[in-house]
Amino acid sequence: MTIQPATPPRIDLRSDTLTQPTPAMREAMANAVVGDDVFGEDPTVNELEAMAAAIMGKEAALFVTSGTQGNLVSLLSHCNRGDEVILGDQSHIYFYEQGGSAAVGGIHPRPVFTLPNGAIPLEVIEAAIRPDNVHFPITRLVCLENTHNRAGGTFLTPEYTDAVAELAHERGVKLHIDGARIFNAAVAQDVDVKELVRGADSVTFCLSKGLSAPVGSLVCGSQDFIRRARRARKVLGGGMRQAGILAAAGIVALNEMVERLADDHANARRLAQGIAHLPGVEVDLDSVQTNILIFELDHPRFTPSQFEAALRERGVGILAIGGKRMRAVTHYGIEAEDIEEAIGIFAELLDDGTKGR
Ligand code: TLP
Repeated sequence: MTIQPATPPRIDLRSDTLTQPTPAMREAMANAVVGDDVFGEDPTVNELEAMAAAIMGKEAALFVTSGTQGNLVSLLSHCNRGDEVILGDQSHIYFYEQGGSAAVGGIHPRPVFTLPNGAIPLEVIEAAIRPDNVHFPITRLVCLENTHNRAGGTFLTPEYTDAVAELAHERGVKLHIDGARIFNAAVAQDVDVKELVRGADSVTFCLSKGLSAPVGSLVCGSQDFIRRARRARKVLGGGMRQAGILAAAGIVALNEMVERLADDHANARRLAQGIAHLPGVEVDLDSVQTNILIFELDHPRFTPSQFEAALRERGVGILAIGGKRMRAVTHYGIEAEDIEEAIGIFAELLDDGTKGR
């Protein structure tokens, strides 16, 4: 992903990480009661962690700086050096986190085939679990991603996740869920988020994506797991002192920003439907289940990066993410009118030279 020029586009669909904190978050941050969280004495962080654990149906939770740190802390807490982790070849952990668990923890990644909906077939997981043999690393962990970023925000169901958990546990393997956008998955399926993680030994979720908080993610799991995670966070430099300033926004995010994710999903669908018929655009409408739209562009006048630049000049931000693929993400601050305007700009650029050029 390239670093963009400093001025953000007017209609910024590059990511839901771009959300601004709400007025209620800023107020909560200004008034937060804080303490030194490395001493365990920040009441606002403690409140957020207790809240996150309860929401996920886990014993405990840990506030971390980012989704990347949450995943790394989780992998370091489950695995020893040389252990193997089975994960999707399109997963964020494998694709976008610098191979951090290998670099920092000596953990061996075993990337496996991922279906277009972001699920890993059960038989693929089963086949990848190593038998006890002196030649092999020890399979310690399986990771799933819900919703799945590179699959276009598709969700995993409670039933599928339970089946993976059961298979893993039968074989003595743990399950971690990268649930950066797990609330999008819950809202889209109209299920309690607990049902999506009930079989998991750990889950990371982000406050700073669709939930619009400025910073932070939570790792949730058993008391014992979180005790190890707290040590891992500290060695990674993630002990944050008066972090209640940030946690305060996270509490508002969990209280006020979950249900409205449905608006983002409707906007992503609106955009997908609005551009599906345009020349050069290929969209699988069934894959647009939450707030991420991935489509392919094959157009005589634009490569995906040229199209990214042309949209940008007209005030719309989306990303070329490799090959013909392009990504747009809807979020708080993007209204239905913005989507209509963006569709109009797409049409002006892509239509056959007759419209608006
Ligand atoms: N995703 C970002 C980029 O890194 C690609 C984005 O714009 O979508 N898990 C998943 C599934 C994610 O999508 C992300 C961020 C993370 C983890 C990492 O979260 P952060 O950015 O907080 O480290």
